[in-house]
Amino acid sequence: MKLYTSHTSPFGRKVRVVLLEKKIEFQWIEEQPNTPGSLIASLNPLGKVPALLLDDGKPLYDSSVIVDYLDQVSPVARLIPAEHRQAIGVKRWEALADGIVDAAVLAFLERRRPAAKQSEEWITRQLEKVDRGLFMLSADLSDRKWCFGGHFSLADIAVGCCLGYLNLRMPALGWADRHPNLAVLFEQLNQRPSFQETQPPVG
Ligand SMILES: N[C@@H](CCC(=O)N[C@@H](CS)C(=O)NCC(=O)O)C(=O)O
Repeated sequence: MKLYTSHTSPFGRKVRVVLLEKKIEFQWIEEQPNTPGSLIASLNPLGKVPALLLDDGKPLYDSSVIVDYLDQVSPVARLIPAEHRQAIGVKRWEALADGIVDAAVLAFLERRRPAAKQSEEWITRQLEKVDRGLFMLSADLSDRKWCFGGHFSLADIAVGCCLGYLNLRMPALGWADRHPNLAVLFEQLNQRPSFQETQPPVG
């Protein structure tokens, strides 16, 4: 299978961490979705990375569908519980972490537009989502070691990729000082080879 993603995409990173944790072999094809000539729209009509091209030629998207698929195809290191209510619990964490990233991406892209075209109101709206989302992640984690079910799961992977993205694009946000329990989780995740191998580039 071939994974099309950029090296900075937090959604692509989530998929790469899952592939590594589950020891599934794959070919990584670097794809910058915003670059002219990008092939991504031929795999995903939404023009977004990541997309996973299966060996039978079928492309899968988005990242939450891909990781669900990957967890089902290999029994190694299950990341989503089999029991439905528990699976929903894990996916709820994933939805919140991914949603924080969506808002952070929108704020980041808005700030890249020419100054005269930027909307401070729009940026504030997105940053409020980020703030509220982090607050909820922190409250839900409380003093537990892992996000859900007392063990490492997709919930932790999604949260770790979200926090890594905030560090990459919004280093001044100061989430770690405001939510020390998330910082402890992040530190713990960064010791895993799957997180180390997928570190976003510095700068
Ligand atoms: N919900 C999607 C979000 C993917 C996404 O937003 N990817 C960004 C890169 S981080 C992208 O490809 N953006 C290009 C665009 O929106 O045109 C997923 O989880 O896969």
